[in-house]
Amino acid sequence: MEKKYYVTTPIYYPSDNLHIGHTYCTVAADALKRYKKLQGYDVRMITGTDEHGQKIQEAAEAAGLEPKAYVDKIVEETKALWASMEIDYDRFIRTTDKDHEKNVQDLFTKLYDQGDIYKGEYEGYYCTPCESFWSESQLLEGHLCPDCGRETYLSKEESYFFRLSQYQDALIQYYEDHPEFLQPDFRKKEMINSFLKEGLEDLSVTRSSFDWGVPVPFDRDHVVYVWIDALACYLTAAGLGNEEVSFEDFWPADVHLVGKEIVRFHAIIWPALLMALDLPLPKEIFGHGWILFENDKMSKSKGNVIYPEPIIDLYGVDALKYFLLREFAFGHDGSFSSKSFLTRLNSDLANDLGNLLSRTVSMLGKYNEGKIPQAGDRLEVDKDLENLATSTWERVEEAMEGYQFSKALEAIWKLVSRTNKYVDETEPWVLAKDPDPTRLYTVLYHLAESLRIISVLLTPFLPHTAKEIRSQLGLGDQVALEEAKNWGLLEVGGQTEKKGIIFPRLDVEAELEKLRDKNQALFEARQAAKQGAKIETKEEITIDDFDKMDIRVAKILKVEDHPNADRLYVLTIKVGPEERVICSSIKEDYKPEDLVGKKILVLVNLKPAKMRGVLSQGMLLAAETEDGRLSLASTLEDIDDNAKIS
Ligand code: ME8
Repeated sequence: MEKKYYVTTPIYYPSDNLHIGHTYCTVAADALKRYKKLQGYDVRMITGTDEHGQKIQEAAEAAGLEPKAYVDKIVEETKALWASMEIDYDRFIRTTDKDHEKNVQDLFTKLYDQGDIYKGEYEGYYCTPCESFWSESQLLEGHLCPDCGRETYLSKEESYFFRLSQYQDALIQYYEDHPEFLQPDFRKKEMINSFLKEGLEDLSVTRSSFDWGVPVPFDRDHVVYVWIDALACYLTAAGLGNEEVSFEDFWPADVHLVGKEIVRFHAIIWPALLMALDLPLPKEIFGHGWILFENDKMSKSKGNVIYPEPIIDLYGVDALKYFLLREFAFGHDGSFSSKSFLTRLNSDLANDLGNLLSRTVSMLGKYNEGKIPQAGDRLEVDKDLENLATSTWERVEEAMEGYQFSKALEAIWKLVSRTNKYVDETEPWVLAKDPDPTRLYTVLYHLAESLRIISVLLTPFLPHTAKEIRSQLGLGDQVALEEAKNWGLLEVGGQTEKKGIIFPRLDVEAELEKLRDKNQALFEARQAAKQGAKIETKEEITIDDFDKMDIRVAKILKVEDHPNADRLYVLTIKVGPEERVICSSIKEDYKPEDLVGKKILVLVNLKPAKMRGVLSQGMLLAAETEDGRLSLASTLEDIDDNAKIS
C-alpha cells in the first residue's frame, strides 16, 4: 500500500488583499507535497478559508452583502490566485462547507455530552475598539484598556467553556515525550514557558453577541468560537464524515505548517481538543516566520504590500517560488526587497541554472546533432561531478526532514555551480578540436546527466522549470526521487532540443521600476474597487451631543516614559496658558523626538483619570487603522494652541 502523507496550511481569513506573505506557507506546503510525492507518498495537501466571525459579518454588512455572498466572492479570487500559482491542493476547505459545519456540531456535542464543555458566564471588561475582554487585574487604573488606554465596560455574557485547564499536565507531558511535536525548538520553549507553565484557563468557546458562525446545535443563541471551527477543518479536510476520503488514511496529520502568531492555537488549544476527542495528535507542527517589507509588517494601511500577481506576470511563478523558498529560513522572519528578488533572479536562475541549460543543449546541438552521446572512460573530474550529483538528494532530504526549503535549494545550487565549473574545467570547445570525440562526448554526457538529476531534484520546488529542463533534454515529466540517486539513466542517442532561454538576464534598475509601478497600480485598483462601499457608523448623535466635547489644539512640550506602564508615554502639553499631563499609548507609533514641539488635538474636558498612578488630564485624538496603527490628529495649517475645534 502507498504510504500516506497529510500536510496542511492554515485556513485564511477571507481577504481581497492577499500579499506575498500569505503565499509563503501555501508555496511551502505545495513544495512539501510535491517532494513527498517524489518520494513515493500518496499525499494530501489542503488549504482553505476561515469564514465565520464578527469581523466578517461586519465587513459583509459594510459591503452591503449577506456574509455568505461576501465570502463567496473572495473565495473565488483566492482560488484564482492559488491556480495562478499552481498550488496543487487536494481540498480547498471552507468553514461554511456543509460537511464541516456538521462535523463542528457533532464534535461540540460530543465534548458537551462528556463534560469537556460546560455552560458558564463570561465576565470581563470589554474594550469596544480593541474587541477584547480583559480581567480586572489586567486593566489600567480607572478601568482603562491596557492596550489602548481607553475606557472599558463590564460585560457579562453567557458562554460555553472548554475545560482547557484540565489538559495542562497532559500537554506538558506530551511535549516531554514528543520533542518533535512543535518546531522550531525556540517556538516550543516559548509555548512551554510563556503559556503552559503559566497555567491554562478554561476557554470560552461560544459567542452570543453575533450569529455568523456554526450554531451550537442544542442552544441556538450561541455560535461556536471561530478557532474551534477553524481548527476542526483539518479533520474535515482529512475526510472526517466524508465518504470519498478515508479519514483513517490521513489522520493524524504529518505536519501543520502555520505562521508564528498562530502557533499558540495549534500547539495548545488544538492538541487539548484532540485529547478530549480521543483523536491522535498531529505528528508535527511547524511555526514559520513572517515575510516583512523592509523589516516592517506588510499592511494595506502602510501602503507597503507586495502582491504576488505582478511578480508572476513579469517573471513567472517559479521565480516567486524560488525566491520565497530560497531567500528566507522557514522558521524565521525575513524581509522582502524587490532588489534582492531581482538580483537573485539574475544570479541563481538566469546566470547559474539558465546558463547551464542553455550552454549544455547548445553544445549538444553543435557537437553531436543534439543527441546524447556515449560516455567513455571517466577521469577524476568526471567522478567528482558524478559523486556530487548522485549524493545531492541526501542533503535535500535531510533539509526537507526539517522543513528547511532554503537549505534544500542551496544544496541543489551547489550541484548547479559545480556543473558550471565542470564546463570551465573541461573546456568542451577545446576538446571539440580533437579528431577523437571520445573525451568530448564523455564531458557532454556528464553535463546532460547532471542536468537530468538537477531536474529531478527541482521538481518539487520549481515544477515549471524542471519540466522545461526535462523537455530540452528530451525527457518526460514523470519523475521519482530514485532517479536522482543513480547515474547513467540518460539513454544514449536520446534527442535533445534547444528551446528558449528559461530565465533571461534582467536589467535590475529598469525592472525595479516596472515591478513597483505594476504593484502600485494593483494596489490602487483594489482601493478603487472598494470605493462605493459604505462604512458602518456608530449611532447618530445631535450637534448638542457633539458640543459637549471640548477639543483643542495643544502643543507637546515633553514626552517621557510612563514609570509603571511599558506601553504608555506621559506627555506634557500646553493648551494656551495651561500645562497638562496626559498618558497615552502611542509608544509603538512615535518616538519622543517625533512628538516634541508638534501640535495635536486633545479632548480637554474628559474626566481626569489615574493611569497606573499618573493622573491623565484629557485624551489625544488619533486615527486608528485596521491593524492598530495610530496616527495623531492635527490641523492642516500650523495654528495657535488652545484653538477650539468645532
Ligand atoms: O490566522 N508572512 O488567518 P490569516 C508570512 N484564519 N506569513 C503570513 C504573513 C506574512 N507577512 N501574513 C500572514 C488566520 N501570514 C486563521 C488561521 S488555521 C486553523 C486558522 C500567514 O489569514 C499567517 O501567519 O490571518 C497565517 O499562518 C496565515 O497567513 C493565515 O493568516
